[in-house]
Amino acid sequence: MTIQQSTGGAAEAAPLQGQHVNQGVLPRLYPILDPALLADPAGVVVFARELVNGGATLIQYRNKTGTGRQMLADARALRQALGSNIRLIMNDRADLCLAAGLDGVHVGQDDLSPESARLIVGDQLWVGVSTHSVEQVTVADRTSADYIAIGPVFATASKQNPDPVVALEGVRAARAATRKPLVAIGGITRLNCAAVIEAGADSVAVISDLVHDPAKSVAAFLRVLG
Ligand code: TZP
Ligand code: MG
Repeated sequence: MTIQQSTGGAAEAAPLQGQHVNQGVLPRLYPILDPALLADPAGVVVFARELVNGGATLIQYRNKTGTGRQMLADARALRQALGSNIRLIMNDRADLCLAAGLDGVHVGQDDLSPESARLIVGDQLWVGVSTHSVEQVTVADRTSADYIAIGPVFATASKQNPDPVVALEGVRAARAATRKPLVAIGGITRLNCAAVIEAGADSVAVISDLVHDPAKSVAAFLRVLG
């Protein structure tokens, strides 16, 4: 796979130019929408619209407690409400990604492998993979994954049984281990996100620091991230 290396410039997003994805870029801010963390878990579409109003161009839908049917209903509602200009990523479930017409799937170390997810979603959709160590980054780098996530960078309350924090040093090590676009995740706020990009991440994935007043929060992140 030929992947163009990110320049790491603060105002640039990382191009995704692998053999599987020939369009679009990974935005600096990668919001994750988890209904369990919303004041109104049924307000998924309202919350997503707010993220978009603030400037988000990509949203991952993550639901660790809902049924497959609920996840599919939410994902379809998001697609219908936001249209095709917003890139929508399904966490964990390649089947639901396809069924809802989303743009990609994000798998973790206990989900389908990136190659198995790729078999399901095909060459045109994005496949992302979570990693928690430089060793896992090295393995992920050899797959067809379009981007690699590394984390948790800092302590997080949004994930059950999180892996040990990798800190900024872990982001630096991940950056050195792959030329794929790199997403940092875990405990990232508008106050620390600049340091995370400085450490080599192309993008920051955020759950909790977007939950309150999502439009203003996204805009605040984007003012820092460019
Ligand atoms: N994977 C590693 S940390 C994390 C996930 C899903 C949770 C990130 O949430 P927050 O609230 O931005 O720390
Ligand atoms: Mg997962």
